Amino acid sequence: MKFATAVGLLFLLQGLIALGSLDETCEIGASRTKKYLLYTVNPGEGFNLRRDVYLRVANLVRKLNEVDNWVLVLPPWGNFYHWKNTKRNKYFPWSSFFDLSSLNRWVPALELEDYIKEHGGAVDTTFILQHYAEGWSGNWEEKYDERPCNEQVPFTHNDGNGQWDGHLWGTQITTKNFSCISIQGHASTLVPLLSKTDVRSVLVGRAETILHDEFGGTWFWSARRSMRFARHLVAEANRFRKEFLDSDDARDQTEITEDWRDTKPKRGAAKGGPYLSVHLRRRDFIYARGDEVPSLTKAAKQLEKILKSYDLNKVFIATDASLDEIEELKLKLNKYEVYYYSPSPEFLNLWGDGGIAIIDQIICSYARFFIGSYESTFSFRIQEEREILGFPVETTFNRLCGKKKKCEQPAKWKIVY
Ligand SMILES: Nc1nc2c(ncn2[C@@H]2O[C@H](COP(=O)(O)OP(=O)(O)O)[C@@H](O)[C@H]2O)c(=O)[nH]1
Ligand SMILES: [Mg+2]
Repeated sequence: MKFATAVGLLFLLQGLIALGSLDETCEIGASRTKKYLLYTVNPGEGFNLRRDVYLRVANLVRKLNEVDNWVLVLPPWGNFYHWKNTKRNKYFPWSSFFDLSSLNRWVPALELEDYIKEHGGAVDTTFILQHYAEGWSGNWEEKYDERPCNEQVPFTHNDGNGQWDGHLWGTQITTKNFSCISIQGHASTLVPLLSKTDVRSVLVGRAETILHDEFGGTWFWSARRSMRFARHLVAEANRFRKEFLDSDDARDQTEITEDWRDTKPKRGAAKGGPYLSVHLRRRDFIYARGDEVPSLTKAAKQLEKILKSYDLNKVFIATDASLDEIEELKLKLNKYEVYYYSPSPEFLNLWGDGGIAIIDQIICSYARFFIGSYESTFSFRIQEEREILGFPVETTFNRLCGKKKKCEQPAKWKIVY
């Protein structure tokens, strides 16, 4: 009897402790009204700079959630200049390319389509970010001010109801309040502006205007590590690695845990598959960065040198080059086995150019040695991925040299935990 009472008391006590901790979590945020942060990026930006803007905005939400309860609404991907094989006005939700449960382990994140199901296209307030029209005026300080809009904005005033109507992501977005904000600063510069408002939903336009709070710091890398690729893309890349490149995680020593927070490989732990990977950026880069982009002959020479010194026989090429150029490069490397990813019509139909880009990036990430293109965000995202996997730095931060005599190698942005 006494024993039963003691056990009963113990359960009661445990129950009280559990209730106590429940109360605590409620106080920290769960019981607070949810707020939603939507954002846009300059329409001219490509896929991989957009991925970087996500990190800035995610860490803004992280900061806001130290005292509040914000959910980040994920703008779907589409209508990009480079996505020539994808229909205009076709938008892909984030789950097409990324693993939502991984993202949610860093900040609460919701697809735009789910936000719209719940709230329609309505947001309370829209701030379109812009630089100061007058520039930096010599001294750099963090600041923001409401100013007239410098450029045309995707919203028009509706005189009928006093609201503003916008057309974004192929859908109608309506906002009660609208203003342009000139800003110079970091993501967290926006914290006072956003926490001051008693609104439930805010759209921050042109979010690329804000800088990272701490580029290369622990929050940067946590947000980056949370951007795991969608499982169907990883599976397809793994199939290709196995079938053509003798590459799999066990042999390559690139196994990772289910939860990204548990994966912290020691530098040099990753060996990578027995192939060289290259990101060879062509098309607009030939015009925009001519002297830094090698001819195919020069590119082939640089690749051959690495193949010899690492005693490799296979090359995987990720490129936006035309098929003719790929064939030309293959010919120049005819002593080696050259591979590139060519999607099936079904794959292309399901995941479009974004899907192919990610397959290319995954395969490049697992190679014994990677060499990228000068100042390409596509190459930078591969370098980050290799940092996450634990490759030695010298096999990651390399670039192809163009005709310029001086060829600076990329900065080594090493991972920190
Ligand atoms: N599949 C594939 N697409 C590429 C490759 N290089 C460039 N692209 C395409 O071109 C776009 C390049 O734009 P962006 O992502 O802004 O990278 P950046 O311009 O190189 O900094 C990518 O998003 C892809 O759509 C590549 O190696 N493979
Ligand atoms: Mg670009």
